[in-house]
Amino acid sequence: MTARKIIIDTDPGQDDAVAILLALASPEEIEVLGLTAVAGNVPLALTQKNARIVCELAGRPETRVFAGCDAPLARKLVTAEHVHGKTGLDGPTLPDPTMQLQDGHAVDFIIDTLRAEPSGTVTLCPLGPLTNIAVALQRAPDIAGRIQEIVLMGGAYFEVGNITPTAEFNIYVDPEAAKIVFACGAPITVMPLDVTHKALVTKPRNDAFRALDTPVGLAVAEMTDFFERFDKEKYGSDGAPLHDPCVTAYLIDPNLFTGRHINVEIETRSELTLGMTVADWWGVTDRAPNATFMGDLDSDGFFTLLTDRIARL
Ligand SMILES: [Ca+2]
Repeated sequence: MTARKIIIDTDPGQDDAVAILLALASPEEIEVLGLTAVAGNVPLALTQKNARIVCELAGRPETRVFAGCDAPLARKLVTAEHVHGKTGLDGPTLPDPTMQLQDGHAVDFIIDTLRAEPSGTVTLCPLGPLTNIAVALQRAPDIAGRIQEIVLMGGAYFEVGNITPTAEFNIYVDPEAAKIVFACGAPITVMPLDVTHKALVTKPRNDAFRALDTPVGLAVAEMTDFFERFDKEKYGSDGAPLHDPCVTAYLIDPNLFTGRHINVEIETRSELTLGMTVADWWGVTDRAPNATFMGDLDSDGFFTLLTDRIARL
């Protein structure tokens, strides 16, 4: 198979970092055309810097990193330092990046890339709020029909929410952007909390990262050590859920995941359920399916893949 060309739109984030490392470690399946940073877990100044830190950690300083939108379309930015720490990448001590940020705006890079590459050959992988993708679609509606697939982390149905009782963080931060993306007509695959909460880094799984005894393996173990205290306290779970790596793992081995092709709408008006992904899992409406909404994953297979690939870096 030829490697799938992707743009990773990201707000690192420890789990974003692992998703990026997995992609960069998998050149047979994935060609990373560039990373586009967006404000989310932490402000843009940190997410664009963290994206470069992760590229250098992977030994891939030639990767292009662009800065994008610093605030949601219509709302004030909500961040998640309570989960990710002050820098967004708390845990390991990693050096400041020496590689430069690319000139130009992330949104222009997304538009230009989709127009320059053959139609249907570029996949977008949003791992944060959907602001950059929505602005690109608004500014250049012609790109929607050129996108091979949008594989995103966001939303929830059975797990309902994490940042509020009814909304997952990425969708909640910019629900107007999510609404634009889910209505754009491109094929969409969603990794909601229903799946990502099953990608739990238990102690044996984290020990396996540490046992790689490489700078990248140790950094992943230390990021997870930091990240897990939030979920352990909140959910009483055995470890941290690796939300975003579900996206890049899907590109490598889609058979790890199962889901349903259903209609998903985004709530943008309600005070109580703002940012909810209203997923018609049971098919009780006649609204047309617009997304493949994942519901389960083979978590042992996922961690075997992830550990094997991280070992390559
Ligand atoms: Ca993220």
